[in-house]
Amino acid sequence: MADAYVPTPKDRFTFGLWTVGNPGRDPFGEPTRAALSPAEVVELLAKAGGDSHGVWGVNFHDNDLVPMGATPAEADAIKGSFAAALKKAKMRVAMVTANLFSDPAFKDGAFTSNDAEVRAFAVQKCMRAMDLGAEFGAKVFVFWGGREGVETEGAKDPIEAEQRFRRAVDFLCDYSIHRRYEYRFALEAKPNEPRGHMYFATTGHYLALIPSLKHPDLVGVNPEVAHEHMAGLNFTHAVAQALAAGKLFHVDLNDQQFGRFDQDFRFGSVDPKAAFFLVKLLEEQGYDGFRHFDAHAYRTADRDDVVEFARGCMRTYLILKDKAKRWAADSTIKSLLKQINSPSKDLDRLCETFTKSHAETLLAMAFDRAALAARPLPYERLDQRTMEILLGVD
Ligand code: GLT
Ligand code: MN
Ligand code: MN
Repeated sequence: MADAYVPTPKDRFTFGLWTVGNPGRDPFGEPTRAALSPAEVVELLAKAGGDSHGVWGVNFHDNDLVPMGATPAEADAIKGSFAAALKKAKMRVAMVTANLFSDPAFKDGAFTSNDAEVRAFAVQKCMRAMDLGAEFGAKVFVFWGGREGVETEGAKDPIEAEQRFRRAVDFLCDYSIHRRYEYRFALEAKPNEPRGHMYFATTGHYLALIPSLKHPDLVGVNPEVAHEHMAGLNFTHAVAQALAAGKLFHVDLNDQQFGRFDQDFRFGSVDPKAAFFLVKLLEEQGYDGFRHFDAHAYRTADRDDVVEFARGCMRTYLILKDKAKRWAADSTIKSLLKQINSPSKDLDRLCETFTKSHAETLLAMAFDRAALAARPLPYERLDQRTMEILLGVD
């Protein structure tokens, strides 16, 4: 059966240089693995992708590829060996982003910093990251405002902070248009970590911001499983809202226990049932964007185990995709779905469009509340059958 879950480029699986390249540092301990050069990360991913070249591509922050302070000659050498590794591995670059959180200059934010010079530096850094990404053919640019927030609310006016953020995104959209880069921008929310309180805490916050931007058509969201779970939210619902709005420009797949520190675990490893409904949604809705695994291997992993981690992310996705097909084709599920839905085209028509006569008809209707309440909804059976399909019981 193993062959059924072999990734191919059609799956559009991507990883960031910072994901499989993560050396295992955490706030309490030093790295447990050797740092990898960008070309070495590509080699590792080529191994994880196997003979079918299952990894579509690699994403990076500007400084994952070219460290801050590199000379032009150093930058050229790094870019050259990265490009050669990509070519050899038949991989591309899908998404690029700017690191606006590691450097101490961004200690109080980038676009929302209280310091106009820091804000200008952040915008300049993004322009340069867009130039760099364009050299590698990236078409998605992610904004993750890691330091956009506060610990003490008195530090910033939250309305001014929102305006600063909006102005920066508007400027960068115009820069992309000016340079004809054709980037689509994806805003990534997170409620906290590394700041005490981060602005735009959830995907829903960003979906509400987008219509107020200068170029709303160019901007969408990049929801991340772990970030919504940190806020105790249902990730599938966030993704569904983004899809319905035509705003799912990218997705960060990983896993996270509710109520814990930022974990970035292997996709599907904490809550496979939630991951199943997510994959089902993405696949059934025909999401054609990248499936980016923004996760880290356990700190205990050595390099071979990091390869297993990357394989595991893809394999779990493909297993869940297969389960979604089985779920939809399952006769018990099908008959339960029929039973739990009570459609009426006439009633839908009546309530969908307001007319005076529709309103009068509706006002005059009598509903039998007891009969409505008595209708069976066998959701226990539905969920148990779902569990059995997930657990491999046919
Ligand atoms: C960082 C963060 C991620 C973001 C990355 C993009 S960097 O690792 O935890 O969720 O997607 O800047
Ligand atoms: Mn992410
Ligand atoms: Mn994260």
